[in-house]
Amino acid sequence: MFDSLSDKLSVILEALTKRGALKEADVEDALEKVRVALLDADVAIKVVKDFISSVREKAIGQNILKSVTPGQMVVKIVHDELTTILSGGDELDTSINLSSTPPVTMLMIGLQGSGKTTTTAKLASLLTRRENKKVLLSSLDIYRPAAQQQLAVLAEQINVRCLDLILGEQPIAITKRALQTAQLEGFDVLILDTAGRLHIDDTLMQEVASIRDVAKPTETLLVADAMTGQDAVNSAREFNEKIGITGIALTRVDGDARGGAALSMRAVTGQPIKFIGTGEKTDAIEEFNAERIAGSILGMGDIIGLVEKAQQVVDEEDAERITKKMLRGQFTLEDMAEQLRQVKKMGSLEGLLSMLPGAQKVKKQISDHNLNDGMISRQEAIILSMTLAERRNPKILNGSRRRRIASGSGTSVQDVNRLLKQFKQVSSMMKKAGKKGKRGMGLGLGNAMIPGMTPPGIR
Ligand SMILES: Nc1nc2c(ncn2[C@@H]2O[C@H](COP(=O)(O)OP(=O)(O)OP(=O)(O)O)[C@@H](O)[C@H]2O)c(=O)[nH]1
Ligand SMILES: [Mg+2]
Repeated sequence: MFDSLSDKLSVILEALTKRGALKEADVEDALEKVRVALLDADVAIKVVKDFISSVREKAIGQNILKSVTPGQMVVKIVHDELTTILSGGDELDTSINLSSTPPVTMLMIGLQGSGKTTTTAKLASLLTRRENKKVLLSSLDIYRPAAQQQLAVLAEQINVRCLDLILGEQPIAITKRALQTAQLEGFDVLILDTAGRLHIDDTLMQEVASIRDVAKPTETLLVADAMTGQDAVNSAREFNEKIGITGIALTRVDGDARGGAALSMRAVTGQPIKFIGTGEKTDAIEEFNAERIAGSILGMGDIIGLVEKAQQVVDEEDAERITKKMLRGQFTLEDMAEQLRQVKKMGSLEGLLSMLPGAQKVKKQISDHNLNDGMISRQEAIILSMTLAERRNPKILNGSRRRRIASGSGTSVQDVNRLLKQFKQVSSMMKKAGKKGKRGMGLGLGNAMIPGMTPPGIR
């Protein structure tokens, strides 16, 4: 569904990630393009406005532009904001509430042809097979010829019980009989499929309201067709105001809808999308996952994962402080220990590097230096076994102290000496780089440096 929007956003954002430094104007320019892309995708104007101003505030307001990878940061911000508009920003539970006293009753409502009957069968199938629930279906659509038979046929296909039909019975009477049957025969879930109308009209609303009053449903799901864009969103708002809904099932997500309905639904109606219909078959249904959809719209999972990981562990200010010290030749073993910790917290070096573009060269450097996760832990242990004074001024370390530190850290004197040598190399390299006015780059992750490894461009 999001193909076209996804293509446009990828082009706009990839251009940002390919540039090193970003100016405010670059971000503004990209945001303007994002705005047009969202409007083209038929996203509600208010939603687009809020989205753009939120991204702008986060991208320009914070220190993102000064960070090592501003383009990637912007991608991450856009991703998070997309997730927020899809989910409403809170941790609203999007699964169906199955915890009330059985039979848990679900009322399916919506405009004509939106997919109510199909979705009823899909849900029944999902609940039976995955949740092991005993499900009863009942059609209250006495208006469209063969509507009740349609549900009965689907129910038979998926091996789920459908309430027997009694000719001429009215919707309220059917509802009562369905509830009674469900109670008497120990069904866990009762799903009531209602009749649709071409447009929302009072008669329809009144009938649905009285069915609701009798059925007292745990879930009232509005079934809306994604292909109808903002009309689907408006119908959801109206149904919510007049009937009260607990969630939305968005159908025909497999079609070439532009995505506007999905992206506006939560913000405009205040109700969560709980399911998406992805085809005509009874198994073509998925639970709605805002994060996953945002990810598929942007299609830049690697970048997002990487920024998240780096954000978790690298304190930008710390990194900057350390870089400055390095360049002034004031880099101490304490700083080095801090960097080792950051590298370690990011998970395995291999895993981290495999996410970085162009990391193959660095990987080779690492194996050349025999640098691995175990070694990082040993180096950290060595530094931690020193006194504060020693960390700040390793020159005072004599032979006996080195032996003590080796035994304290479970390493050998050679290991201690090697670390001290590496530290000396790194600091003198940094000093040189500082004089040349270059920034130490390290791995480029918040300036985290891997000691013992020559920073690119400095020889
Ligand atoms: N491609 C696709 N088709 C769907 C989906 N959901 C429903 N349909 C199709 O849409 C058409 C209408 O679906 P129904 O389930 O009969 O819709 P309804 O809301 O019950 O219709 P009325 O009872 O007439 O109001 C059928 O041909 C379904 O196969 C979906 O997620 N994807
Ligand atoms: Mg129907």
